[in-house]
Amino acid sequence: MFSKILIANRGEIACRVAETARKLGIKTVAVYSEADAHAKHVAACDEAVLIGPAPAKESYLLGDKIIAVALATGAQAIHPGYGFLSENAGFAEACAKAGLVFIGPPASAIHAMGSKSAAKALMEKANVPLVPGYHGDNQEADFLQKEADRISYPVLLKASAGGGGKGMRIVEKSEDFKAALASCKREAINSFGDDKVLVERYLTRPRHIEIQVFADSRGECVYLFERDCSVQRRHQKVLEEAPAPGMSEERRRAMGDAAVAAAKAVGYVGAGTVEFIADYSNGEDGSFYFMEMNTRLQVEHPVTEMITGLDLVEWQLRVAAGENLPLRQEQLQLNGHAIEARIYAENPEKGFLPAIGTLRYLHTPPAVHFRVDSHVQTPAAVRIDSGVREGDAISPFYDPMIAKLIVWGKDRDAALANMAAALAQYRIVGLATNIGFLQRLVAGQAFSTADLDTGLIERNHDALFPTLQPASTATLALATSLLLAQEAGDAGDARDPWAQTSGWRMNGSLLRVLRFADEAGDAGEYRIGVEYRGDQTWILHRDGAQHGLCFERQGDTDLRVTLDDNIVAGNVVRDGDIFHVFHQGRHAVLTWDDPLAHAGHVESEGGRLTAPMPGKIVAVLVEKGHGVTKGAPLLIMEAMKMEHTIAAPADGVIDELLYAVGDQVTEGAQLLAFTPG
Ligand code: MV4
Repeated sequence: MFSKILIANRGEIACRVAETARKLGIKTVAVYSEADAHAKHVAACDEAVLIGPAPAKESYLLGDKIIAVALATGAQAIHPGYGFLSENAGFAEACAKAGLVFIGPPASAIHAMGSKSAAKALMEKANVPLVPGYHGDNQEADFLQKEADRISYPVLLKASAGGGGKGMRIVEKSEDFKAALASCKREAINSFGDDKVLVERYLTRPRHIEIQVFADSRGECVYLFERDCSVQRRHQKVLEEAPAPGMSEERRRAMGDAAVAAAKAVGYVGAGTVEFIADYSNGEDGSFYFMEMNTRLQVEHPVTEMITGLDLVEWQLRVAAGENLPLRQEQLQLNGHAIEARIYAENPEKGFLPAIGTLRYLHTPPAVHFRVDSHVQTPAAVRIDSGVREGDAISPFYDPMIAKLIVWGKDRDAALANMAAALAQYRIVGLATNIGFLQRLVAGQAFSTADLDTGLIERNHDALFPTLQPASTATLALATSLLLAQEAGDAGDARDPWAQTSGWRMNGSLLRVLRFADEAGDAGEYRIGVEYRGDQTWILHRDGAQHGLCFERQGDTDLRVTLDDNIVAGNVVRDGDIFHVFHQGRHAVLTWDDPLAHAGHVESEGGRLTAPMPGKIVAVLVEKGHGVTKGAPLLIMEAMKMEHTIAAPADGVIDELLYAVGDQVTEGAQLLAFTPG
């Protein structure tokens, strides 16, 4: 086994590889870009080397530089993760030339699977089922059209050099063929520098089912069952699961055997994934066809780990070090059901626009880690693979994935319930995320009944993007409670906030109005009235109804609110005037319209603070001699049935209080003496 490896990647996959290396006693070398100096993957490795500026082309894609770092640090092998250099045959070759082990398949296998037409020709020879089509060298338009007519429409044109959905055209009828062919070839030459295309029958409602394979250098090869990755959006997977719902033992074996045949046909070594589409349209029974082979460890490998109890990175390291596969096919067992959700910094309501920013607050559901028991691990109920921590940035330079949330259950329903529960416990502030979208997706009719195909998200658009509901009174009570608790805490002794702020006690008839705007804007503004009743109890008014309210802060964000006779537990994260309320698995974003922000109400000149209009003092929040910070509320007066908060115009000290609660003041009256500084 290696004693030191270099991990040529970043984010969660670099952390994932480092974790297994540590478990096996292998030292790790991280590489990082200038944007990643403080990244989690750098901290996860034993040493780290800066390789260039943030853009991947100037850092993580610099194969030669990374090889030089491996040699300089004494690493014996390079793990490429996924993306970046993972499916680059030239890089695999360069590693070998430098005397380094590329932890992945031989360059020849990467190359063989790199061309769709060449791969299909090889698969045909190996008796791997192919979609009816043409993948030969004849690229004449008339000939290809005849082939399409023979296959029958609709057909799909695919760039031979393409992948992951790029360079594809659906053609509905013969008359449209030539124009689609020309357009497909244009895109292919521009994107891949090769205009070769192939023609296939287009399956209208396919499922994406892929088989995890593993081969060693003796030529042994096994399959680690399947994953269903049908739930995707624009060729980006969103949910993945294992096993595939409805898969019979017989079909599993047939697909597994086909995948092993595919791997053997290209002399595969290491971890690979053979992608199939399965046809369940118009009463089809799930016939499956080879699509492509991904010659790397995939993002969604954890669902396979969960159902097999195996560590696939460990297998990769063992095989790369020349060991045999740890288990034979008969020894592999499929256990329970696993689902993975990809949590992204993106805005589903705005066309899934990636969100850039800082994870200001991050709370994850409790994860239960692997229990390693020789080769077999007890599957945990919840696993989170992530490359970021609270305080880290999601930058425009890399994939905006925040984490992979992977759950396990004894069957699909149990896994689904775990997923729903785990998503409901996730709390992220600072960036838009797809968590709400994932919750609706997981709970939706189509996914929960396993009515899967690659069009699931589009077909269920209306259910996945419901119109916004107004915030519940419980949600508003949580935001209000945090605000009141913080004001009390700011004004006096934190242990017993009420004791110190006698001036806070309000005239029973006075209603303080708090305005919250809903993030969504069109959900409008909420006006919440609060009235202090003494003894730490309040009356909360909303839309003419009154509710008894008392609250208890149990931690920074944890609140327990009694609203009438109901106890409401939730979390509120305050970011300036924005209150993020997490309650019953929902995340509401409420913007408080802070009256202090309207500086017009506060007048101060040379340390004098004066009443903006005639009125009555209803609260005195400070004492003589107190130091205050700029913006701290000092006095509250009531005038014209509204409250006006008098705030500190700067940091300073209260020299003298000139009025007490209940006093009437005239416009322009000096309320207190204040020395800034
Ligand atoms: C297809 C297909 C239907 N019929 N081929 C998309 C990416 C590439 N891996 C293969 N893809 C497809 N090939 C035929 N003959 C539908 C897709 C497809 C798809 C496949 C897997 C996962 C998601 C997909 C989304 C749209 C289309």
